[in-house]
This record gives sequence, structure tokens and C-alpha cells, in this order.
Amino acid sequence: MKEKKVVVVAPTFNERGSIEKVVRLILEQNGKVPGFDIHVLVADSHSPDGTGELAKKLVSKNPRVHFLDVVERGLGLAIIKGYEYALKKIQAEVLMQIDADLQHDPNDIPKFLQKISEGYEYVQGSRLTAGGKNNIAFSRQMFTIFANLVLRLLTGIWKITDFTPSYKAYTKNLFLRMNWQAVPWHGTTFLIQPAAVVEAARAGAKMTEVPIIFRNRRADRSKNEIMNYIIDIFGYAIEVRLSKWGMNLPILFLARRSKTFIKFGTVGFTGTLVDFIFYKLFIAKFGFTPPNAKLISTILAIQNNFFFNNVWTFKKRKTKNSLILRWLLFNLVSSGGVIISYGVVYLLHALYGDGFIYISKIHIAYNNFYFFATIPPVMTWNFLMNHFVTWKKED
Ligand SMILES: Nc1nc2c(ncn2[C@@H]2O[C@H](COP(=O)(O)OP(=O)(O)OP(=O)(O)O)[C@@H](O)[C@H]2O)c(=O)[nH]1
Ligand SMILES: [Mg+2]
Repeated sequence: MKEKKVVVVAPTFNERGSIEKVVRLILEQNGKVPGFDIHVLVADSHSPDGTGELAKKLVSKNPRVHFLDVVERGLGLAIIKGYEYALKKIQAEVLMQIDADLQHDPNDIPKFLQKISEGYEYVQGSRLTAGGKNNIAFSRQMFTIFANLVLRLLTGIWKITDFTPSYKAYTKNLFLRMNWQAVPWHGTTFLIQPAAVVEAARAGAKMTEVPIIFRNRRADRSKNEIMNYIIDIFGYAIEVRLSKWGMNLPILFLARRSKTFIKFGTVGFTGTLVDFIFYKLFIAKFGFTPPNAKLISTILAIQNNFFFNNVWTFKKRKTKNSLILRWLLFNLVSSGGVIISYGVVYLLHALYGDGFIYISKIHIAYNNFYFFATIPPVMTWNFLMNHFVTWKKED
């Protein structure tokens, strides 16, 4: 029987510390499942640390090792180019991918090939199925659970428990049948992974999962831009859901564009919490009137917002303004918000006083409503002013 060629694509960007070992371990899987001939393709984005040179040395030593210079950055690009190369130049019949940093155990490869030999066309490595494990930082584990919940709910694909791992296998037939135009593989997040699950399902693939253990990275650095990835996953999943309802809208594009606004909104949310806590404290413990309490709590919230916008929202933005100047501008701009919110609370308090609303046994003080009425006008004002003034882009 003729063996089926399997090409395992290992995308790399600065993985000098693990590339040799991962290639060796992948090749050691040869012979474990009869009928397959395993090759490795290192798809490198011109790593400055010399991963490419190391990989090329391995190519000269072993005909089962291949190398592709992807040139540009992007995991999606490396995967797509890698697969095309595997099909055209190595005559692959099964396409696989694995992370090159040893977080995926190459000893799991036989499980994938076993499923392919049983007739499955798409095999997803999963940390969330029985026997799988996600041994990474707690915050990342939360991301895994949250992202998959959103993806399963919105795409309606329930048989896949884990959409994001880059450890998977396709048959050539499925790969050629899939509509890769619909997969947003550009950019530096790893959106290609969940999107490929969705497209495989759309192509009517016979799909299954195998459990994998995701280990902590031991060498080199992460390239996963988690915040951008969350925005991409949300935008993409909503777009898929709407398209199932017959509405084709560029939600992913808009989500990417509105990233700054989303971050700004998140910071605004933490500021609102600070604002609200102090507002209630000043009223309840120090007997301030609502407008006076609001005046001080807003000023405190502004300091919170400046700090987080500076270290996060507008972190990458190049601006001529020094830190002190940005702080002064931010406070100056925000003083507009202080005036608006003081004015709104003052007006509402003057009109309606200090009453309560009763909903069966619960009673809610009017001052809570005064507080929330200030949010929409102040938020709009703040965003516009900071966008055009404090963190103004250089021309
Ligand atoms: N060719 C190429 N490979 C990339 C690029 N970005 C990431 N990779 C590879 O994709 C794999 C996954 O990236 P990681 O940085 O390990 O992402 P992660 O596993 O989610 O994050 P960590 O748990 O922190 O490692 C690794 O093998 C990377 O080298 C890229 O721009 N080009
Ligand atoms: Mg990794």
C-alpha cells in the first residue's frame, strides 16, 4: 500500500530555543500509525533570531524536513503559504499544523492520524474535551473558556469544544473544498484558527476532536496578542451569526477599526466604577449633596482614566506631547466632563430632590439615576476631545 504523505507545518517567528527539538520529535512519530509518511515544513517569517538558518541546516540533514521563507509576519499567512507549498511542492495528502514552541506535544500526532485513517476529514486538537488539559496561566485559561463559549454560541458549531488551538489535521480533499476566501487569515492575531473550523463545517467536513495537553511555553516569547485576538473573535463570531440570519455586514472590519474606542470604553467603565463608589461614599458617609459628591468622585475617576488610557488605550500612539502635558490636557479636556456631570446632577437634584423609587421591597435612591444620566453625554465628550486633542496623531 502506498503511504500517504503528511506534512506538518510548524510556523515560526523567533523560536530558536525549540525548533530543533520539535522537528526531531515530529519525525519520531513516523511509523507509529501505518500508512503515513510524516514530513515537517518550517514556515518562518524571517525570524531575526536566526530560527530560519537553524531550520535550513536541518533540511540539509534530512529529506523529510522542508523550509519555507514566508518573509512577512502573520500566523495566518504562514499557515496558508505553508499549506499551499505542502500541496504543490511536497505532494501532501494530509495537512497538519503544530506550534513550534513545544506547547503542543508531537507525541499526540498519531492520535490525529488515527482519526484521519478512520475517515475523518478534519481533526481538531482540543484542551476542553475529556482527557485534554490547558496548563497555562489562569487568565489565559479564562480566555480559552470564554472565547470558546462565544464561538460555539454564535457559530452554532457544538461538536467542536476548542476552536483556537493551532494543532489540527485536514485531508487534502477538504482543504481544497474549503472557501479560504471567507477565512480572515490576514493580520497578526490567530483568527485563522477558529475561522478555519467554521469554514470546514460550512464545507460539510466530517469533523472530530482529539484531546491535547497545552503546556506552558518554556523558551522564547509569546506572539499572541490576546486583546486583539478577543476583539477579532468577537467581531468574527458576530459576523458569522448575522450571515446565518442573511445579513452580511463587515463586523470584523468595524471591530478592528473601533479597537481604540473599545479600549477607551473599557477604561471608561473602570472609571465609572471608581466614580460611582466614591459618589455613594461621599453621600452616605460624609453627607455631601449629590452634585458635590459627583464633583469630587468625577475628578478621582479622571485620574484613574488618565492612567489606564496612557498605559493601554493610546500606548502605541506616537504623540509629540510629553507626559505632563498629556496629563494637563487630559484634565483640561475632562473638566468639560466635570462641568457636564456636575450640571446634570445639579439640575436633576434641583428638580427631583432626594426621593426613592420603590419596586416591591427594593428601594432605589434617586441619586443613582442622577449618576447614570451623566454617563452618555460625558463619555461622548471625553472620547471626541481625547481623540482630537490629548492623544492627537502626528501628521
Ligand atoms: N511564521 C510565523 N509564525 C508565527 C507568527 N506568529 C506566531 N507564530 C508561530 O505560531 C505559534 C504560536 O504562537 P505563540 O506565540 O506560541 O502563541 P501562543 O501559544 O498562543 O502563546 P504562548 O502560550 O504565550 O506561547 C508559534 O510556533 C509561533 O512561532 C508569525 O507572524 N509568523
Ligand atoms: Mg505558544
